[in-house]
Amino acid sequence: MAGTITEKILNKHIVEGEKKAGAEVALRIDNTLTQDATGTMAYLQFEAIGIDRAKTEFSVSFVDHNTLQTDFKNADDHLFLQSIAQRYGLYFSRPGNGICHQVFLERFAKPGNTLIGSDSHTPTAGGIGCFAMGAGGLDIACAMAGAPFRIKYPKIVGVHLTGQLSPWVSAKDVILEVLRRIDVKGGVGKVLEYFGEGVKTLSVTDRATITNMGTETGCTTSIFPSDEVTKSFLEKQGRQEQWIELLPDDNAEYDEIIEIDLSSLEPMVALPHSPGNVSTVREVGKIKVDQVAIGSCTNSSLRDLKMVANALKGRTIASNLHATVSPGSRQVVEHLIDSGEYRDMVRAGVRILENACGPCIGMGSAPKSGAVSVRTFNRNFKGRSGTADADVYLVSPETAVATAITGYLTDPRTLGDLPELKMPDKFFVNDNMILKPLPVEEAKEVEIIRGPNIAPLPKFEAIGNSLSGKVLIKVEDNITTDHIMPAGARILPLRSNIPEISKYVFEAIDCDFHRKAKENDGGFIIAGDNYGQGSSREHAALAPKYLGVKAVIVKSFARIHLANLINFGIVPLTFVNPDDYSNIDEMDELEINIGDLQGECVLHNKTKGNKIKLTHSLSRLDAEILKAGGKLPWIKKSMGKEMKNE
Ligand code: MIC
Ligand code: SF4
Repeated sequence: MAGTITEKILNKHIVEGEKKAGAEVALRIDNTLTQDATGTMAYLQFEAIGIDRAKTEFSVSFVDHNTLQTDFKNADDHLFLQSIAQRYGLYFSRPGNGICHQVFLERFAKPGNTLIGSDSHTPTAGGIGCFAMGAGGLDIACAMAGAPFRIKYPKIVGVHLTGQLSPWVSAKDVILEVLRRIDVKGGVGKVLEYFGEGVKTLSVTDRATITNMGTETGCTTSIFPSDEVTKSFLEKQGRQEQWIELLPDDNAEYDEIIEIDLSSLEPMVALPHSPGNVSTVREVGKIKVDQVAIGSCTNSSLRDLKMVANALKGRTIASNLHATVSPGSRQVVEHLIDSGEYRDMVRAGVRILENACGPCIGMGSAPKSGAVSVRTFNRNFKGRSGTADADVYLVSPETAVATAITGYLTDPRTLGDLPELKMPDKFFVNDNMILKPLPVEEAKEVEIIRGPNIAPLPKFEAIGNSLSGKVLIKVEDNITTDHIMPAGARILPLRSNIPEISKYVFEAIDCDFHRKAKENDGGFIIAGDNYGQGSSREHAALAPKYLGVKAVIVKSFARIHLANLINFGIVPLTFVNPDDYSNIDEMDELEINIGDLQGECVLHNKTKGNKIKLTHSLSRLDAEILKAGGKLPWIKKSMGKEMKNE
């Protein structure tokens, strides 16, 4: 049978379900990754499941988000994570080693494997031909316990690349072009699979930039072939034995095709406040800029930072702005130091930050009030930078560095000749900041370190047949998990403490939400399309659940958030007729008879005296999980039966 790469990998990993777009399939998961901000909760849940050692081929725990240690909280979390990794047989990438996705790509990712990670940008590993998806922490915990991971069998979109990128145009411009065409929900239920002659002109890290930011289309994942370019990358990383060839068959059939001629692309920019709000840098024109921030899991590879360093060589950044660079990994830094390019950036006046997420998630370097910040990152949601009224523009490293030099949003093609980048023949491989899994007997002796920042998991009850209460908030389309459960240096350190973090739910939209939820004994959330887009943070479900939210009623959901709601026993419902959205207001009193959650149900708006039909996309299993009060009580009950994963 003619096969796409997606089909080839899925065929090898499906343990249950029908291969039909939209049908639920269960996948065997080879690897997992977590980062610290979602990892603490994931591992608390793994402990609660009660398995003695991770059952995956390998699992890796990273520390890269909560690195601003302004008090004991983040440091407590790091030690907890290190001890958990040693206790349960995981790799542990120590703080300072780099951003999870960059380090995973360099040192761990394998073509043909399945990976889930408690971070929405896990598809970065798709750049090497790994089928990698973002998921909630509880799903990672379950996969480590040996359970399969369930997804809706995706539609496979072939992105046909032809031609070759012009000077000063790079991989970021490719994914911005994809976003320009399909926007932030155009990928829902789909895999974006890249193929065609243009593929071989892109390096593995270029490909990873594209698969990384594919997340912003809402897709299940993005993937590239594993070819000679992949082989050479793995050789340079000293991992040549892990290469397998993975190409689509000549007559592979895709559900849809997107045509992109790389030669026709020019520098692109996503305007505030959505990654899908894309235009060309040329059309947007000269905008005065206050901050340039380079890095993040999208654009912090050696190639990207070499570009920046070489363009800055002998120059000084413009006096009206400040510029930061956060390298993706220690490997990248070591090369930049060795080649002298690190010095070129320092001399130009760049502020070089830690190898971590940093400004991307508001962990320091927030811009001035009302700032224009030009970033190589993947998200520009309002307030995410840490400054509520800042305008964030997303661009390539080329455009960012040109902007840092001139002080205005600048088309990099005006800088003259493209600097020649000399990539190393071999990467410096130094895994001394990665702790290996301990042998079984030694691991059993490890004591888990729990500082006062690690609060116990909240417990939730089973759900009855009828839900009643008030509408606590009504929001519009494209509400992100950053709106629901904000991040940033102030709130992120509370990720291991649900009672504390729940005080900040919806803070930026309605700072009274927490009080309203408490006073009304919980209630409902009403929203428009694509509710919960963005991050995989399960806290955006867990904290509302803790506040008593019973159901979320929307026009449509984003994939990972929908799964997180089910995992924590919040009923996700959609309007049969989207116009009914306007027949409900904040503080209306509702009653919904959900029965056993098979098929449609009716919402009675007691305040308005009307009835509204609701539906859902829940499988029989999802309904069972919900009724049990969430996946943790469910999985503990059904262990044995569900733990097989083969
Ligand atoms: C993000 O980019 O929003 C994050 C922070 O990496 C999140 C994970 C989190 O909220 O901890 C993500 O993308 O999943
Ligand atoms: Fe970190 Fe930003 Fe990447 Fe999220 S998007 S993993 S915060 S660098």
